[in-house]
Amino acid sequence: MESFFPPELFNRISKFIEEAGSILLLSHLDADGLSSAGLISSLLLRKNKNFTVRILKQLEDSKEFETSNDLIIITDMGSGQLNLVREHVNNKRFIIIDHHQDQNYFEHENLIHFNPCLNDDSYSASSLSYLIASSLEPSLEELIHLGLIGAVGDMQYKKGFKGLNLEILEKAEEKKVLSILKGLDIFGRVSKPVHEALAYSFEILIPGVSGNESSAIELLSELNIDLKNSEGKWKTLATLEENEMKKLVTNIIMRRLANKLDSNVLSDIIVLNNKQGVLSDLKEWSVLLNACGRQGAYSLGVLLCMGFEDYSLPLIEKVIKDYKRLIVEAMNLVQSDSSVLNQEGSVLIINGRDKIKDTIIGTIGGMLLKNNGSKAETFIGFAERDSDNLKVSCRTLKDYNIGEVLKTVCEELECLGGGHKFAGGALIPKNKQEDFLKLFKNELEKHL
Ligand SMILES: [Mn+2]
Repeated sequence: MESFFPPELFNRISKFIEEAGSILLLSHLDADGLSSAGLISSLLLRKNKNFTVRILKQLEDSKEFETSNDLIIITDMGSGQLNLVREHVNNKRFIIIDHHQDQNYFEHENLIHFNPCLNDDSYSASSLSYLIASSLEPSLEELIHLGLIGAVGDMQYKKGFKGLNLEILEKAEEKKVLSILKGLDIFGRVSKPVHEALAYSFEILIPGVSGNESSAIELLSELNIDLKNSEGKWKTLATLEENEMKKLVTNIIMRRLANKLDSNVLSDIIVLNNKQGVLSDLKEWSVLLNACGRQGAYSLGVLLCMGFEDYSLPLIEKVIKDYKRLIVEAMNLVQSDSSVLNQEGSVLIINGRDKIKDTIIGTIGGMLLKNNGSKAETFIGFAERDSDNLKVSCRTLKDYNIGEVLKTVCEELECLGGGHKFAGGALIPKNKQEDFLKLFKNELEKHL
């Protein structure tokens, strides 16, 4: 796999790490960022390095670099903030491991910019981090599943794995670390009773059932599916009999078709053969990590990825509960309040103001896009970050690069933002919301 990149690059990274006295690792709060942080932290731990980890919503200020650390490693961020790095690069070394569009590119003897900049979805920060961790410390090949989380979390996976992501997947299959099967991709597939998983499934909207546990129980009884098995244990989606699963899937498809939703409900499930329970499903990992990130429980996410599962998992269960409740509330709000959700042509607009948390607005948009009968293809959402600023979040199902669209708009308005092919974001002053939306729509037109 290293053949993707010149070996000198790995030697240089190794040298930077070896020569560092103390290291600051900065990473992004989403699933890709946390798994990257987990991989690089594991590497630094094995190398006996002195290091600190900080997880950020966004890298927006070079103050983050004003520390005594002589090496700063940045994962899942940094390429879009090279101007900030430039301010400090004479005094300390930087390694940037990222897959976002680069801005203000420059070269320097103190900077390693590890981002192939191929402008596509064939690698993530976590796949690049895995490549580095396993090349510099072969025993870390056991963390190969973490290398794929970025692809899942950053929606690179929806059209199948490609490029480096695919190479890692094939290697993991070959090592029998994982296998792929078809099923209902709903959070709680292995860890929750069927009725709970169905009721809280916003990944696949089930009309008449989503958001309502008793309706889910009713549905199962209509289909003659017992809630418990013969030993009195709750059945899960993963343990349903084949004929039960068939009945359930058929019913879900009928309900969706009656509501003009697509019938495409089965997708690939990535099963980790060496893990138990919730950790045996790679997509559940990405939901767990996202919840940790969105709820500010960063260290739990990083510790989970570093292998401290017994400690972190019970605490993450609580985080997930709160996170799910937030999602349910926000979904109810967008579906009932027309001042929040608006559709113009193929663009869904959420004006979340202070009603939807800036950390989940992107997730809400993604779920709406995935489950819309109204044929929206792109989502843009605004939510309050603080008293002066709004977080902008974007997702698209179309085949153009939304990160570039955002980058253009942001350059015009002189604010911070960008992203990658299917998702992106920005931070803007509140009084620029209208201008932003107008420019965004104009820019989008050019790609339609
Ligand atoms: Mn990422």
